[in-house]
Amino acid sequence: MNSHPWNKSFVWQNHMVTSGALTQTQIDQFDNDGYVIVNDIFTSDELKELVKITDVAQAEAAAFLAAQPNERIAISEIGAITFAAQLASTKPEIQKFVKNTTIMGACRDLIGPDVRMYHDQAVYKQIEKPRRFPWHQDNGYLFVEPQHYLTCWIALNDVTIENGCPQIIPGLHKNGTLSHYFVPTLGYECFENPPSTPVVAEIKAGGAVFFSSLTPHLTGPNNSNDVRKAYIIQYAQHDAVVLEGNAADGASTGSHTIASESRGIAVLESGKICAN
Ligand SMILES: O=C(O)CCC(=O)C(=O)O
Repeated sequence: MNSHPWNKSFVWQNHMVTSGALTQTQIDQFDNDGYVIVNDIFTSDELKELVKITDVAQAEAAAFLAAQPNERIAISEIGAITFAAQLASTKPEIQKFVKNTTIMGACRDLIGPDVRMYHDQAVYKQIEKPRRFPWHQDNGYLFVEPQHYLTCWIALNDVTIENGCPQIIPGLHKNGTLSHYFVPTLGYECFENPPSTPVVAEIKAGGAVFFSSLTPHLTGPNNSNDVRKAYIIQYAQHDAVVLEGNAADGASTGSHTIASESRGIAVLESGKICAN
C-alpha cells in the first residue's frame, strides 16, 4: 500500500457542525473513521419517485450495453454491474434529490459553504454474474484536488452483505490518496487484502452512507435473488480541479475545474442551497 505519486503533503482537516443536519458525534465519526451512515434521508414516496428515475436510466444504459461487444463497456457489464451516469445533468427531475436538505447539510459540514456536484450515477449490482467491486478510494479513479470530497452512497433498496452493500476500511482516509492499479473488467484497486477488518455498511432503503473520496471501500458480490440498487452522488468544493495525465508517467500534464464540466452544477453557495 503506497501513496499516490501526486499525493505529496496531504493533511486531513477535521470538521465542525454548522448546518444542524448532522450531529457533532456523527461528524466526529466521519473524521475518525472516514464514513457515517445516515438513515431515513428519503421518505418512501420520495424513494419510489427516485427509483422510478434511476430504473429508467438503468434501462437506457442496459439497452446501450446490449449493443456492445460482450455486452460491456469498461467495467459496466450486463448481468454483473451496470452504471447509469450523469443523471443530474440529463434528467432535471432528479435534481431535487441531489439537493435534499439533509444531504446539503452534510455537504455544508463536511466540505464547506460552496459546493458543486462532481459526479452522479445509479449503480445496480445484477445477480447473473456476481463479482466484487474492488477496494478503492474514489480519488483513485480521477485525481481531484482538494483530495477530500464527499460521496453520498444512497441505498435504493435494503442493502446487506448478501446483496453487495459497501464495506469500508476506517481510518485510512487520513493518509490521502493511495496508489491504485487497474484490475481488468473490475475497476481500480488499492489493495486486494485489506490491512484491517472491514466495517460492513448495511443500510435500509432511503438511507445513505457518506464517505470521503479517500475512504477505501468495496462492494461484495450480489448473492441474493434481486438487483441491488444504489444512487451515488459525489460533491466537491466548488473550485476543485481534476488533474490530468497518468501518474505512472510522472507529473500531471494539466488540470480542469469541475465547474467547467456540464455535470459540475452548483448545489451550495455561501451555505445556501442553489435553486434548480
Ligand atoms: O455500488 C457499487 O457496487 C460500487 C460503486 C462504487 O464503489 C463506486 O462507484 O465508487
